[in-house]
Amino acid sequence: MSGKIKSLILLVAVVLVACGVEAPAPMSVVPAERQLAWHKMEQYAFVHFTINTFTDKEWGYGDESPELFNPTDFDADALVKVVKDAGLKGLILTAKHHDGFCLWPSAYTEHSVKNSPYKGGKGDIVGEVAAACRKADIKFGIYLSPWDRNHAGYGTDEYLDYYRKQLRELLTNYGPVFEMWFDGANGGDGYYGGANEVRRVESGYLYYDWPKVVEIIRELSPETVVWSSSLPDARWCSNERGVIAEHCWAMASPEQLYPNGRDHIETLAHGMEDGNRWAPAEADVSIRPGWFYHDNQQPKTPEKLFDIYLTSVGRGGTLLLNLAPDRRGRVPEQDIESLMAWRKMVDQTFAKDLAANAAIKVSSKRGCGFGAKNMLGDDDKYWATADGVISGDVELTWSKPQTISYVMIQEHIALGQRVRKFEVEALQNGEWQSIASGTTVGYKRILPVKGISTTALRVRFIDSRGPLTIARVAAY
Ligand code: FUL
Repeated sequence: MSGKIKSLILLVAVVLVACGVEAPAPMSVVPAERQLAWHKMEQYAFVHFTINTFTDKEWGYGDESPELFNPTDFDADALVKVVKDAGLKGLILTAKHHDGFCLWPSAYTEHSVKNSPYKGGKGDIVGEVAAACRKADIKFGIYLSPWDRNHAGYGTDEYLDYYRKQLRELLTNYGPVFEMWFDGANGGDGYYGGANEVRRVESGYLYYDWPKVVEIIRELSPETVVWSSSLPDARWCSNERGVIAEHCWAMASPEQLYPNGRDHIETLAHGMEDGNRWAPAEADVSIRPGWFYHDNQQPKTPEKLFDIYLTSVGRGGTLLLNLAPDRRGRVPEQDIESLMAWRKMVDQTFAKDLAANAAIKVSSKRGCGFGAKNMLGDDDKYWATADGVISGDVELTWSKPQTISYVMIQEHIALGQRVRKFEVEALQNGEWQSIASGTTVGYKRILPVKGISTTALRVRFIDSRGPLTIARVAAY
């Protein structure tokens, strides 16, 4: 730490001590550093690309010859450029899907790129994408399907040993990894080394012994957010449409998310106010009807993607938007067009925060260091109420009428998620009128308010689990 920064921190500490105001105590469940960094990414890409791309399937049976994997024009830098230009901050690649084919030359199987025509067997899609991400300052993540329809030992301890070795191999050779994605699809018919049979594993995913898997990740890559159903750092939002529930807590208890080895849809959707773990919702959705590329499918329109942005990032979670490279290994041109138009819509809509030119007033104060102005601008500061004060108003006023289409609210989640109920009002003909309302806020909440014209906006926090800690109120 430089001397300047040290003196600055000291100065802030002295001022806070001098005015005698401490920050509100954190709630009992708060995010870890890796989760806070993950929240701030907001949106990142999924990339589904493997042998299925060449067999025109969504789920490969596991008997496909590696020779089928033959992208004619794969370029990791070009893929990452699309991701970056679309404003996505990371990329999670299907290193291995349910068919068991490995996009990296794993030392533990022959069922991989090393036996494909791609670069004469010398290629390494995982390595190339990881390197391209690093170069472009895009975070890299890995999807490693627990279900493996190729492996002869699937369902026994032999496979678990194989699976953990692969995980170690990936984290050691291709890290840092911002997120590991452990798909829930699990057990069923498959090739299984030629057995061609149905294999079910013990109670959903109990077979995999997730605590062991998580232990390996923490050992090799402590910054990785684990996406799974059993011990999540981040959870499934309960659907693949890109829609996080309006009422959504970032907290949940794994034993309720996943009772008896089965996803509990209600709990996944809403989280739990009294959950014992920070396990926020992630919305995974594909730009196309399928996760993998198929001819004659169309990408979603920019407008549809914009709606998805509002129901994912705008509801306190993250957006994991899937791209499906074609048999060249390229993101189809029409998908790129749609993505870039979407990006433009988001950037233009949220370009100018009208709150920046407003007078801001709050109903009560905690004291110096936690004032109303902290809610203007994008930094780690926040407005806080005094201990015991669990409601309060924020008022923005302008000298001339403003046309407002979206109101954005953020909590300072480093201290936990708190708001239970709020209402947004606009001054209309001298009277306050409700224009939006809700329960939870979390990391970020975006509320469409239909282009209302007004000179004043009021956000009323009606109930909270503790003193309010509001990081931002913005209007667009
Ligand atoms: C599902 C899988 O079965 C799909 O193939 C896809 O990978 C999706 C993201 O998750 O559970």
